[in-house]
Amino acid sequence: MQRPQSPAPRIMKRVFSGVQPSGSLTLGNYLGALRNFTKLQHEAECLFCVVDLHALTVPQDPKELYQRTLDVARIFVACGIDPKQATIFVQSHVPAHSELSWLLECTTYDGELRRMTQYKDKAAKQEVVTSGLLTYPVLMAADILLYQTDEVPVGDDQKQHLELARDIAVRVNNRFDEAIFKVPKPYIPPRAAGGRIMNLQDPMEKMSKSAENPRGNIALLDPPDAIRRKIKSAVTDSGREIYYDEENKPAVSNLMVIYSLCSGDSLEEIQDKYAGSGYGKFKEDLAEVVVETITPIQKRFAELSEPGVIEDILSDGRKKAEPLAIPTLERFQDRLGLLARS
Ligand code: ATP
Ligand code: LTN
Repeated sequence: MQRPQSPAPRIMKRVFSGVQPSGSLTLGNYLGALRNFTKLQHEAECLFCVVDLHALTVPQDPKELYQRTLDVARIFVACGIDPKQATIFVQSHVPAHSELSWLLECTTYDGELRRMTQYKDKAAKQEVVTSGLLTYPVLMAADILLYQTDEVPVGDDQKQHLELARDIAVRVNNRFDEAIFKVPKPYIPPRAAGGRIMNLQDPMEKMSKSAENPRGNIALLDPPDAIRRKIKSAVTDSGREIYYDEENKPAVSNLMVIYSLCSGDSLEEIQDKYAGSGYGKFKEDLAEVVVETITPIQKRFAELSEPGVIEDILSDGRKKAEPLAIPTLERFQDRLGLLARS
């Protein structure tokens, strides 16, 4: 029996990212992550995954989870990810993710997991905390390392999880003195470029699709009037001036970033345009640029609701993803001393 070897070097870099079907996707998900997915698909071999197993780390209604899994995949395509360019698939359809996750759990220390800020935040909000919530970042490391990923486009809330994935990769490679896993690089936009879009009702909290109060979120599937209402009632800072200052003007700075990314205007252009005009006019125009950004996504989303369309895309995606994943899993199993399946 031949020992599984390292994969041949690739010319194109490989990109992997995941989105949880844990709620209705928000403008934060779009500006922080999905928009970059659509750019990267033209310059890299991309895999975009609906990470349904991650969503199970907190309670989910089974019918809703099922529907949202399909909807997240539809949103991927509606936002401009071309299934011919990029591989779109569901995490639970490739069992190698869970298998590698277990193996990596056995090389991760519990202290590393307990100090993750997302774990501490989410655990504080749950009545009961599952061990899946604690080991969540290891499953994320498995997602990434399984594909010998070069780059991972995510929002800045995922920085700590990515550092852990890198630490795990380095630890395994050092132990076996062999490059079993590629050490992935983060691709995280700065705040002013969408890396952390904040909640419209509380600019100290990130916009999150599983937030209890939907008033602070703009969902990509919100009707235009709901978007206008949410932006109108967004909190602002003291004073009437519109300028970018994350520390002293967190609410207005967040609205400016959204405006800038949706319209293509720079932060300076926005500042000049609204000098002396107060928040009212600025918010009215902001609502319109957001509606203009989201409307085409909603139209494409509706077209993708035809039965079978997204299911076929996901089935093709699984067929492309699985063969890429298996060699890495088998090589690691071999190095750990697990008996080969004959
Ligand atoms: P949940 O609230 O269920 O944890 P979430 O809204 O944080 O979900 P994820 O599925 O965890 O969304 O994230 C998908 C991608 O969107 C990740 O790359 C994440 O970093 C990014 N992202 C999420 N929220 C924001 C935000 N407010 N600003 C920028 N990027 C974000
Ligand atoms: N934890 C991520 C979702 C996620 C992910 C991944 C992102 C799961 N696996 C792999 C990038 C690469 C989040 O956004 N909450």
